[in-house]
Order: sequence, then structure tokens, then C-alpha cells
Amino acid sequence: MTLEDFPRYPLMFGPSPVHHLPRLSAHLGGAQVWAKREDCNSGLAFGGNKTRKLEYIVPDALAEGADTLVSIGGVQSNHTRQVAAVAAKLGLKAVLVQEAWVDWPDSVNDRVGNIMLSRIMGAEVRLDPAGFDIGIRDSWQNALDDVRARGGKPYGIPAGASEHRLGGLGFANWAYEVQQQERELGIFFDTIVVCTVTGSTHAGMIAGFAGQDRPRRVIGIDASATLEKTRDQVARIARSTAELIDLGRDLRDDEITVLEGWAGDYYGIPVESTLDAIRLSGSLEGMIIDPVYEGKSMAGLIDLVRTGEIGSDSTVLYAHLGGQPAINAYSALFRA
Ligand code: 5PA
Repeated sequence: MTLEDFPRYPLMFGPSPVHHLPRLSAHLGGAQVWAKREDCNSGLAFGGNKTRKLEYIVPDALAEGADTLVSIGGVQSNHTRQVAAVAAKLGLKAVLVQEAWVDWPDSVNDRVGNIMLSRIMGAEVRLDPAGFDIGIRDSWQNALDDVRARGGKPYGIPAGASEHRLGGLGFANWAYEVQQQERELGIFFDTIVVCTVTGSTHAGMIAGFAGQDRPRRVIGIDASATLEKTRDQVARIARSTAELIDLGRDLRDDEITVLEGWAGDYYGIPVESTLDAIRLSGSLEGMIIDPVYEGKSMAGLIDLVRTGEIGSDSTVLYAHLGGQPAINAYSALFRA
């Protein structure tokens, strides 16, 4: 099967916008930086990268006759908020396990931002004390069992929709969407910069771009602070997605690049470079990014452009994957 053969349930406005960031580019004094905006890809609860992934997962859930989507993430998970929105849109229920992935002392952390939006959309939100892990969790299995015990028909979506057979397809398709937009704009992005945690966003891109003629760099910036797990998960999902869409060759190791250096010591805790990146893209471009994911990948992009690691003749595409609602739980960092 090729990518076009997989059913896709439309959840987005269409292709996400691509635009130049001229003031940020001038400030950095090197490569030209553009952004592709998954943060405004949909009218469903602010959208984001999971909305795109879910377009390929929803047909499977509907085919199975599911009545409840069951998913998992941290308290401020963007992913679970997007699952809640999609469930609402489809008239399904959502059960969301929200683990204590981040030891963040803000007193409204479990009340504002993503978790509030999920509650507004009618999801059943279950707080769970377990810490950060991108793998499959007992609490998620238990939630699936509970739905069955009540006589419901659950459909499980793992963290970030990554450990799911179809989880890489949304961003494999993103790669083709980029190619089409490049044709329209008469431009070529030789470098893509993307935040990576549970892996299927970055992995899908790798699989999608690998099927195109013109090679380019797809640089994943780790925001998990558990680098080896994320690197392994990206490689595994990139390879399984490539196989699923019949790439017809093995991916080379040099096509899979996850860089460390901007995650800080902990997932979900911003460091100075994260805050600098948030202020810089906000003050120069009015583009809002969050302290958990996009602030870290933007910090990576800034350093790679400044040091010339991404050369000044490059045209680089920053994948803005969404995530702004969580910023409400970080207000203490922005009082001045
Ligand atoms: C997330 C993920 P992947 O998990 O596909 O690697 O994507 C990383 C990422 N940017 C990047 C934003 C805004 C994200 O939300 N979020 C998770 C969540 O629970 O929200 C899956 C971790």
C-alpha cells in the first residue's frame, strides 16, 4: 500500500500554513527561517501535531465500532486534549489518563490550559501519579479494561499516538504537503527542524521525505531528556512507517538524526535557552511557542543557525507542532 491508499478522516482546515520568519532570520544573521504551522492547522481545540496523526487513526477506530477513545499523557498533554476534541467532534467518549510527567509546582497546573480544555470538551480525566515515560503504561491498559467492564467499546491511542501502527502516517503525509507547498512557493527547504519526544512526528517525516528525490536534513531536537529511548523510538517508527507505505528500501542510519542539548535535565522543565527562544519568537514574530516542546526545538534551531551548523545559504523549515495551551501553567516564568 502507498500512503494515498490509507483512509484519512479530515480533521484539519487543509494544508497547514507555511510562512517566512524575516525578523527572526535577520536577527540570527544566517539561514532563512520559515515555519509550517501545525498550531493553527485545525478548528478542533487549537489543533496541533496530534490532530494530523489522528486523521489516519480515526478511520481505524470507526471501522472497529469503538465508542470511547482511551489515551494517555502528562497533566498538560497536548495530545490528550486533541483526542478529547476529536472524540467530541465524532460523538464518541474520551477517557484520558493524565500522569504526573512533570514535577512542576504551579498551583493551577492541573486546572488550566490543556487539562481544562479536555474537561470542557466532556472527556473523563483521570489524574495518575506515575512519572514520565513514553512507553506503554499499566494505567492506560487499566483504563481500557474499565471501559470494557462498563460495556463500552474502547479504542486505545498510546502516548502521542506514537506506538500505533498508523501513528507515523500523518507526518509522512506532511512531507508530501511540504513538497507541494515548495512547488507553489518556488522554494526548497534543505533543512527541517522538529521537536521530538514520543517520536512519530519526526519518524513520519523521515519516512515521507525518504520517498522524495531531493535529499534534505530532517533534524529532530530531543525534548524528552530521555534521549536513548526517544532515539530508538524514532528509528523504530520511521522504519515501520517506511515499510507500511512501501518505501521499497531500508532507511539509512544517517537519515535518523535526534540531537540533544536543549531539553535540559527534565522533560517539561524549561531551561534558560527555552525561555530565550520563547521570548525571541514572541517578540520578533508574534509567534507563540511553549516551554515543554517548541521552545526547546526553537532553542536548538537558534543555536544551529547561529553557529553555522545550519549554513547561511540554507532555507530551514521550523515545524511548529502546537502546544501553546500549556503555557498557562508556566505563568510564573513570565511575570517580567
Ligand atoms: C509534542 C508531543 P512526538 O511526541 O510525536 O515526538 O511530538 C513531540 C511534540 N510538540 C512536539 C508538541 C507541541 C507536542 O505536544 N506531545 C505529547 C503530549 O502528550 O502532548 C505526546 C507527548
